[in-house]
Amino acid sequence: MLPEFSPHVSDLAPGRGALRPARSWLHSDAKSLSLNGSWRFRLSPTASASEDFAAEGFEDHGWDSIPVPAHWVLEGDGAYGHPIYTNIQFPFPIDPPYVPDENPTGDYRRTFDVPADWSDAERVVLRFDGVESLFRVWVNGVEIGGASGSRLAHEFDVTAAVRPGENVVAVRVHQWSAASYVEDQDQWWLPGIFRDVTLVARPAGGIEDVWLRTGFDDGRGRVEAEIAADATAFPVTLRIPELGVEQVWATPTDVTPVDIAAVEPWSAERPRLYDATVSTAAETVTLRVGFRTVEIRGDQFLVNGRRVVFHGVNRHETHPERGRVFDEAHAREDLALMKRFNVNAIRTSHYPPHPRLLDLADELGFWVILECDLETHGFDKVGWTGNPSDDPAWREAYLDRIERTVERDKNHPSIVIWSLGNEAGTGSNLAAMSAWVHARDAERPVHYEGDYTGEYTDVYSRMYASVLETEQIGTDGSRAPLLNCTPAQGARQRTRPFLLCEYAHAMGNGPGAFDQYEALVHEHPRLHGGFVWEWRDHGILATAPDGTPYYAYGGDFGEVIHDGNFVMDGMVLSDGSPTPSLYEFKAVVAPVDFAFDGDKLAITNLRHTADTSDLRFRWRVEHDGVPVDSGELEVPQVGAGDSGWVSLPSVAVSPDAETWLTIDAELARDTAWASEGHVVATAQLNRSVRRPVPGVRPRTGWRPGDGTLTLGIAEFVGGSLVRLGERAVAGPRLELFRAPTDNDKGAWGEVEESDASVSGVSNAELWLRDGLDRLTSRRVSVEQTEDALRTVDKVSAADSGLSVLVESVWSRESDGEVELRVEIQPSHGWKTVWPRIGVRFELPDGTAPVDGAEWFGLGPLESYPDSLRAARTGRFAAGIRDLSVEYARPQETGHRTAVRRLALTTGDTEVLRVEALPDTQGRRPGFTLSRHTPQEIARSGHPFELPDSTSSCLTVDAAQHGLGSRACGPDVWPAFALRPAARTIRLRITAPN
Ligand code: IPT
Repeated sequence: MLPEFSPHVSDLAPGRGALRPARSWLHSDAKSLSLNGSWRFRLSPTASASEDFAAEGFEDHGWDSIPVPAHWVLEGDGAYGHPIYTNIQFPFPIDPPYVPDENPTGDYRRTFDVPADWSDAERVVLRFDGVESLFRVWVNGVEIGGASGSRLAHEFDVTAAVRPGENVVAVRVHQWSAASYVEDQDQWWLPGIFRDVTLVARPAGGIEDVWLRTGFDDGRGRVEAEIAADATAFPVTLRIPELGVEQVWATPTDVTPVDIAAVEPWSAERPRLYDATVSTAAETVTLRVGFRTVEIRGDQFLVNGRRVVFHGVNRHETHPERGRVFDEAHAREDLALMKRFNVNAIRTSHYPPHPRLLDLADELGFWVILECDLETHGFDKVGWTGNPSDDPAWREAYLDRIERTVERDKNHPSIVIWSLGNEAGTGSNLAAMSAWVHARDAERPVHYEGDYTGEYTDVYSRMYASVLETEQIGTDGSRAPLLNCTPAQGARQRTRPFLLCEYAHAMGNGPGAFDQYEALVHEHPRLHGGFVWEWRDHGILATAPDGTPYYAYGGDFGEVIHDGNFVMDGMVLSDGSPTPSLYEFKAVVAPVDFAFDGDKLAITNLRHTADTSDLRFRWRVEHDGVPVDSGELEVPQVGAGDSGWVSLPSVAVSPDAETWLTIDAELARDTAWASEGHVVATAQLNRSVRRPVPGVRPRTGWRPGDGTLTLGIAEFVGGSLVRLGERAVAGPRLELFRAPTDNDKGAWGEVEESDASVSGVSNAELWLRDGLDRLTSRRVSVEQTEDALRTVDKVSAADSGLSVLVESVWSRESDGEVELRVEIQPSHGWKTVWPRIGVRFELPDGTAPVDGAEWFGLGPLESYPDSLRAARTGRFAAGIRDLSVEYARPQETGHRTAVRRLALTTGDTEVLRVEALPDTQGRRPGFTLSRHTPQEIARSGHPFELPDSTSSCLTVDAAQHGLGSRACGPDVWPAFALRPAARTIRLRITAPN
């Protein structure tokens, strides 16, 4: 009997001895005992250490202790090895189903007492909610079984092995197994018992499983119950007190549907739940039911008869200290943060999360795509040869995975789509999984992105499709080819609802173009939105050699192969702070849209179900960012999908300042995820009168000079600025370089949409090739007059014939004010896009270093040409550190667009005041204030590698290149790509004392 219970690491069978069918993760009053806590632990370097540790009397006093749940590589300060990060690559040879002999193996032991009052239990079950990757279990020396399927639950019947009083449980966990070939998700490899272990008493006459399938139709609700219980357990009673439901089913064949005349539907916006119980004499199970009906009608995905638009995120389980160990408070805060940023959907990439997460999703309100634990991406390397997805030998393992996935979570109203997995190629085992779901749950569609031609799935799904391609998918009658489809297959796919299961790769600074994707959703009803890749960075809290804490990524643990910082691609940093991209997302997907028309405002409610009764609308008027008036708009309630018109308040327009009207939609009441007053959507209307821009006064009397002179507050030596007021200042110096973003470093995809890029070569590489990071200059001329200085510099890089001529004209305008006009003129022959066209000033350390900025322009956060929707016009202030975002890998950050006035500050004192004049096309420069130069930032792999600095560096950019998504997706859209061009920057500078 024993050999049958000894799954070998290369065994394809998903489990031996694990109970089937899998069942729901239920809240029951049956007795249970958590086996979480401190276990004895021993780590061996191979899978072949002696099994005598499993014996009852084994002496484990010399062993260490480890907490359960935990990943052993995150415990013991490195004593148990380290995490490994790979994206697609297998961190072991591609030799399926074998894994190397070097296979870290953790042995766990603990004792537990079976409580005396469990004597009435008919069965005792031992449940593991998650163990990575393959484990075996013994109770009191008797081998019980084993299983793989890291993010899936497994239960074992241990009735015969347990006894009253003290018992011993032993578990052996192998880091690598055959299962590792089908768990090749883009994340850290984190072995161990990382979810709960529970001993459950199953009462005689209890409820093995229950499924309350609900429906909603025109105000009416329906519950169809499926009860798994012995016939002797009956009668079974369903109670939903709030709805007056008390339904007694006398026998299994009696279990008929319950119709309820009036219920409120469940939706992600109004997650209405009703408490329910299902009980027998022996056991009561508590559920929270939500009434909703999921349906595909033609090419529309509907819930309760209305089209759903996913403003979703891909969510991994990740915590900077605990890895994939679930922390409910952390998860709840994560989900509340999503709600505050207008996220309405979650794809559980790429495995089922801890089961409690779905309770939270039901309660807070999200449309969920629940994904099975399956990915075989590394087979791509070998042309998908031997891919388990198409090999009958793996069929049972695949079916076991999907069964465990669906059964565990089937009761949740938030789950509206099942997903078979991610990036597992294609093949008949996936088709078999889909057939299993269809047979088991006909009410929820099946998703799998890799089914490009739609052979076995119900929705058309793609990842990282470009804006153009997405548009073509949504366009009726379009014959544009679809990925991997013949024209006929493409036509079939166009008959289905479409979603982007991944788009907008949020790695580092970026992505751009959220708004372009969102616009398509409103134009083409077949397009149902998508899921940003991804919600959160997976950084692991570590300590630099100098003691500085930092968030580690691939390579930081000395991995043999790894994928660097590709695991840091969230809209939320590892420490939980939202990046500017999340604000951009929030603005773009806001549930309320404002359109100004003369003195009227149209308010459109873009939501699925909810009207606007939870919102109030506030307005304010600002003159050059200074509030002058405010109030509340009387807005009639607007139903989902409807628009309402209101009159705008009368706005006092200033003759000599910019006048802006701002409208905020904010929560009128506290919710579970935000307080009253939380702003949901914002719009601005520019009511400024046109004011002429002072022209450039022609000057005569230029004569060659030595360039050593003083013009008001500006002091020059040899034609170069040395001082402004009391401050040492160097510059302006042409700056064309930015520390490449992860998207700048990406070489993804075809580039026909952005003709300045080169296929397969990143823009960052082209910039380095052209020497944009190492420009040198030669002074061509210095001329001066009584109150002006003019220099011409030729700027170019070593071994390059390309150059830029920079003419700088300084002039004294009035007492204490100087104007600087810089003309930037590229030579013929530049081919690539440029990161920026700017000038840089350096303010070296003084007694009181510049440590902040106040400005009137766009803010408060950084913005770029294709990520401007979260930015609004106003007055803002920030400390110099807060002007930069601490991306896991330092890169371009901090650009504030369209600045009108800027003051550099020390403490709260203004040091320099800069007014930026628009050019003849009305374009205004942006600014960046940082402790570091782009070159310093580009050289650093982590924030702690940036040199200490108290000097500051002000860059004023006539323009910046967009962000795009090319780390994994399309490049910057042509309209936002910065091509070499002649530009003018005009600044007026004063130095208050
Ligand atoms: C895609 C993966 O599905 C996802 O897990 C993640 O790795 C993402 O890329 C990038 O971060 S697959 C990619 C080849 C499109």
